[in-house]
Amino acid sequence: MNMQQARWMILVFFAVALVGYLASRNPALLGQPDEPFSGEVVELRAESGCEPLGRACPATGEDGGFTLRFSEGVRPLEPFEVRIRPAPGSGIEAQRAMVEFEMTGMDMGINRFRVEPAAGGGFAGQAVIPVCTTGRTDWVATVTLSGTERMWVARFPFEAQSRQR
Ligand SMILES: [Cu+2]
Repeated sequence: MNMQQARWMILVFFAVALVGYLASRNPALLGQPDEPFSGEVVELRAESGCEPLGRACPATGEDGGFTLRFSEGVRPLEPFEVRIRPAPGSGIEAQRAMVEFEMTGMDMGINRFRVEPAAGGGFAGQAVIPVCTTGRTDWVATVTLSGTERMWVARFPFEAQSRQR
């Protein structure tokens, strides 16, 4: 190993340590631990073709539905708003909400965010997606709402914008 490689090794080591430290300080970065859930998981179907970018996209199932809405422009590394609202009169009585971002067929790491109960109902928070090394922008947002006996899950595919230069 030459001097330059050694410097890189040290740099990478500190970068990894820093990320680990920040993640441990801010649990929202890691999301909730996977709590054992003994209840029923109910899958909801998101409206096909609806991207939750600056608009609320509905997902519906046997207990009623909820909507998911992000800020208008979602770009890698730029925090954006997340809004989740159970439909009025629906049987979805959730105490906790979470959103997770994945790419089909590609491991993008854990991108899981807690969305906190909001004044006026529903849940609100922020999330951020990483940069895809291959330049892909197709993401799937999985929303999980947890109640005492049931858990409601829906997947919303959407297209992010490219990274700003
Ligand atoms: Cu990717």
